[in-house]
Amino acid sequence: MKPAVKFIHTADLHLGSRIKINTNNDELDKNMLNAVYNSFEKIIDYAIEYKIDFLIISGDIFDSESRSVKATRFFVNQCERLKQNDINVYLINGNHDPYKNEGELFNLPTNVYICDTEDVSTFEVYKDDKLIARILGQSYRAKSENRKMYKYYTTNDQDVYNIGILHTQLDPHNDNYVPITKSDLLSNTNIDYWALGHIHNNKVINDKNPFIVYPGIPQGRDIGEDGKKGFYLVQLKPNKSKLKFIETYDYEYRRIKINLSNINDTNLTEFNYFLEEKLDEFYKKVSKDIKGYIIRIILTGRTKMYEIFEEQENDIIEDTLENLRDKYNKKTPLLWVNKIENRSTKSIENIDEIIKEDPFINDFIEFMNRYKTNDKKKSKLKNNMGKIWNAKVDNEDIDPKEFQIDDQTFQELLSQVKKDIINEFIERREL
Ligand SMILES: [Mn+2]
Repeated sequence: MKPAVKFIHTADLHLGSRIKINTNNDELDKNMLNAVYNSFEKIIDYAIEYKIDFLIISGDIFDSESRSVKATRFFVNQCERLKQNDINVYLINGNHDPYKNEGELFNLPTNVYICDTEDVSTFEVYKDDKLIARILGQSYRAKSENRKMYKYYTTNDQDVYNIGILHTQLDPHNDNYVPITKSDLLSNTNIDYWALGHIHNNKVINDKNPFIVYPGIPQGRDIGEDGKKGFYLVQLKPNKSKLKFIETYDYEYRRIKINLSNINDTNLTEFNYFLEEKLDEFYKKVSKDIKGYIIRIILTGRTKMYEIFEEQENDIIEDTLENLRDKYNKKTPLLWVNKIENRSTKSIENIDEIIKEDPFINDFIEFMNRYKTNDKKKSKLKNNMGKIWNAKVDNEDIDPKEFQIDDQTFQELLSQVKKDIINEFIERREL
């Protein structure tokens, strides 16, 4: 019987990067800078408290290829804490922190093992002089990596759990981040647990042996990394393996959709009051155990407000943002309204009936919905948009072929386009 192992799987620490929000408040700004570091420190605290056997980091330890002195120093110090507790770290380099031939800026403690770039590295893990696991991995040698190295993660011994560390998008059409599929990984029967990195949301792709798991980033840094963030505590035991997601973030990004269709005047006092009511409702429901929530408000619906948005949208948004920040930024946990996105549109009388009775608009809606649900159509559209889209991202690995847009924003854009075109149809009909 294979010996049981207990380890932490994390990835995409992106040390050296920070949460970006618009603020002039120094203390808040400092908290935003520290959050990414805090999240890694929490992982180390947990590792020591729960006496794990080892720590796995599946790439992108550092945010930048050139490394940051502060980030490297911090990483070294945290690994040193693990060393004092006899816990080893096994890691690969990803697209953000490809392998440095000349070594890291500081010497890493001797409990840190980095996988090689040219071949698969295999490390044996011992506990009380007994072999308890084997760890296989290969690092990126550059910012993009098209080798399908998963094939070479082989071992002729299945007496212990074999864990494969790999940084991949799991997209066979993307040559930049190890172009492979889930079935590819399943086809390699040497590996019991695929410890993946690269995708910043936590996802369990296969929940039984061989496990395929993305832990996600430990602290979200922008709205594309919204929701709860953390790492996996993994226990592999014959017939009793289990995964536990543990949260590590200080700040959580959230989208709040607010439908304005019941607002039937153009009074800004009413408008602000309405938004405050919605924010209060949100705040009442959320956990108070973290430092704060960074909010994007998305205004939706067909509304009378459109009449003043049409002329003064920017002024209204700016004033509302300021008002909401004043009202909520003293709370603990913090509620920070980082952005208001206006996706509402004009109200048209009897719109539902008009749409229902117009076969042309109905066809159009059906056509647009195909882009929402059909993955092939979706990725084709994103790729085409990518060629003309000059994405603003903090990453170094901007690839013009890749449209840097998260799915939710994509869906929001689509539905706004749909509404605008329907408005246009209806107006022209009336002429
Ligand atoms: Mn990453």
